[in-house]
Amino acid sequence: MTDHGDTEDADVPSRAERRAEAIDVLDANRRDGYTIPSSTLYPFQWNWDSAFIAIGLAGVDPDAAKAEVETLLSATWPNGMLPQIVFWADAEGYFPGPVEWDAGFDDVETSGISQPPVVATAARHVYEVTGDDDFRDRVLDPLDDHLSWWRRERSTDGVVYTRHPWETGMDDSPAWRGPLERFDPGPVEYERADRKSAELADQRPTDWDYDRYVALLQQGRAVGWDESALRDCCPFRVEDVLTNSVYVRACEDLAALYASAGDDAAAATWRDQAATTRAVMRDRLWSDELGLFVSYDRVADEPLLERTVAGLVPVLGGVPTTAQFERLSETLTAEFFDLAYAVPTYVGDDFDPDRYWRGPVWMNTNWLLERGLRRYDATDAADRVRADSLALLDREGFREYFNPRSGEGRGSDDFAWSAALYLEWTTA
Ligand code: 2M8
Repeated sequence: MTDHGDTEDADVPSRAERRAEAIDVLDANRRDGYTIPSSTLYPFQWNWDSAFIAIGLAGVDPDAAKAEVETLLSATWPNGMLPQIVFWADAEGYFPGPVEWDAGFDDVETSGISQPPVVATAARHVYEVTGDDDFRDRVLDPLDDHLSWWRRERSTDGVVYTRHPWETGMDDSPAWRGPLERFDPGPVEYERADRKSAELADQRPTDWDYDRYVALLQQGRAVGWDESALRDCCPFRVEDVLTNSVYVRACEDLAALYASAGDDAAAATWRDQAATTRAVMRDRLWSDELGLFVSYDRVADEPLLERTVAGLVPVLGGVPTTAQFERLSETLTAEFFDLAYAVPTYVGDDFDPDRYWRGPVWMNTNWLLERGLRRYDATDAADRVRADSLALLDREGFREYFNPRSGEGRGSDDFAWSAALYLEWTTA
């Protein structure tokens, strides 16, 4: 275990005090049935943020946890797409907003892309903590619709693809550079709202990245977010290893919910889907060269050989074979455990300890990885991830991400999933 010296600092609040602060952050960010990630940077409901928030809330405010999941699921499009952002109420200070996206259904305004389906894992967690059968029965259909959408609209052989970097959640991951370089965004005019300070300007994605994010958005809007049209023309189609890891786990979690409701046939269907996706991932998304799972570019038909934390997360879905897990453990120790704080989101040549998803430690990827490592009985490694996460949160508070060398907090203050996962990690 790394000694960070954090516990010797007299200014660090006690765990009970930090827990109380975490609850205050979530209360302050709570809106009508959902919680925004950050009042300064992200003032709407976000898809996988709400899932992590529900996981943290389950042990302290079960009603709020159930509402978080159900409010999100109520934004599922008629075709089963669960959007990345839901614009339930007006708010200033975010780009792109509802006008730019021009997406949704009935009166529900949303973005036109999705995010990794952690919601199924959250729903199962909330159900297991609360034992509320009515909640379970209410979420089965929307979860089934959503996971079926991934299977129907976004996969051919079981592995799903994403069609926007924002859809992966790891927006400016260096893994997306290759696919983004391969298309010309043309002239795009827009005004960013995210660089709210000089410090943030150095940490957020670059203009080069934003030009491409906006061009992809405009293309989706131009075809009315028609999935079948985008399947042919979207220049960014990537089988993101993180999304697929979360998807396998989501299929297993939905199967568990069906089994508990007595629907064995549906449970078997989703267990089979998990097995199918797992098998293709072991084959196509494994890099022997890196000793790591990687994402796959469907447009260029080639693997994206980058060392990101996403490549470790398949443990969450029981994907690695025994031999793959041995290699993966070596990679984890040699490449991802050698800075002061685990786990940097990226360790390749373009590592930047302060820039967004290009190096900093994030709590949600740590939590997914820790859960997966426990599944493989890798207790020491899982304990290291948890201990480093708590050391950062204890020392810095609920920042959005953290420099893995110095431990300094970066990005937003009062960031909801950091607070929520602190609660989950410290629930007895
Ligand atoms: C970040 O992404 C949004 C776009 O979705 C942005 O930068 O504007 C990412 O960290 C993403 O994973 C997260 O869900 C979102 C809200 O916290 O912020």
